[in-house]
Amino acid sequence: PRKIFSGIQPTGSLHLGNYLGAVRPWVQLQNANDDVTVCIVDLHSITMPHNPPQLRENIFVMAATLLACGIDPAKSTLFVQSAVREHAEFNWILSSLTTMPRLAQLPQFREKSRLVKDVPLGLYVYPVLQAADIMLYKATHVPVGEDQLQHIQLAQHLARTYNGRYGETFPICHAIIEESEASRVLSLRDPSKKMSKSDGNPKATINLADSPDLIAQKIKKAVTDFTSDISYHPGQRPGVSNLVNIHSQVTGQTIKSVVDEATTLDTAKYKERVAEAVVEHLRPIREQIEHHLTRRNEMIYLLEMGAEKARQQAQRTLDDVKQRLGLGTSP
Ligand code: AQP
Repeated sequence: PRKIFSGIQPTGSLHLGNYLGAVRPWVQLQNANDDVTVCIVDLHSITMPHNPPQLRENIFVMAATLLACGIDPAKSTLFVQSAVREHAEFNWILSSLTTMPRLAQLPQFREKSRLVKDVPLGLYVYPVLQAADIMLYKATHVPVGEDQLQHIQLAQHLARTYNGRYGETFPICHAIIEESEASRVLSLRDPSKKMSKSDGNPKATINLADSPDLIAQKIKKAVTDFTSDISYHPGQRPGVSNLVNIHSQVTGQTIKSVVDEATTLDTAKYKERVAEAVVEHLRPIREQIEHHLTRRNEMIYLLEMGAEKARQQAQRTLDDVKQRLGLGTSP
């Protein structure tokens, strides 16, 4: 099996785009017997100004959400990054294997550093920590969004540099990038852009924790166009096509069968149908999120079990690294 590493920041609840474009594919990989590690990357979350009680709460919400979406701790390794100290330690070691100009030109750093007056060093080193996450588990495949591609290239560069200097140790990881239209969920208010958690308009984004009424309202108000029949033409009719795509994704039906079944409906009626399908699909997930959040001790236990599994691999990797670099005194 392939070794898959996925990191996700504890940002609170996920939206439908994160779910259909990222988390559900991880669950599919897990169920296809790949070796999947899912890490809630809290150390990455402190690189921008943050609120500590909120961060702690968001870690629980993210863990509950991942469990609710089907990440199964019996099959996958699910843990919180800061619980495994090796991440921070390896980050330090890797930081000596790359250069400042290389990090400074990464697009995410350039974007995010514009948002703060004094740029934290952590923001700068962020992608090195990400490489440490991946390399500690000798991951071969990393599912990411397109905007993360440069970070994966940095991880590849670090693995090559390390292997060249200290001996073949790390696989060169591959980015798994979902490029299909089906995996892209668009904003309900502006179908020229993707659904996103930082969207200023809350009506643009369906959150997994939204109530059925709220989901129905948001879909009812979704921007479509002046044609009332239902068709799938992402280029000409992005709004309606986005609904058709979401509908097909949550029911498991093909695009064609979804469209064929909607020939007698106008957009208003069709939105009701899509809303019902989304609500039905998300209902058990929402219930499971609530369920896990009321059983925090169980989650703490599951996450510690996951951390223990991760720690064993991480320690093995790091012991070998220290050995090869001449660090410490162990023979
Ligand atoms: N609309 C989407 N459709 C499909 N997949 C999506 N992903 C995000 N949005 C969609 C995938 O979810 C994972 C986490 O991505 P993210 O944290 O970048 O989520 P976001 O909502 O895109 O965040 P923001 O607020 O838009 O921007 P950031 O956080 O980057 O400042 C990824 O695998 C992504 O592909």
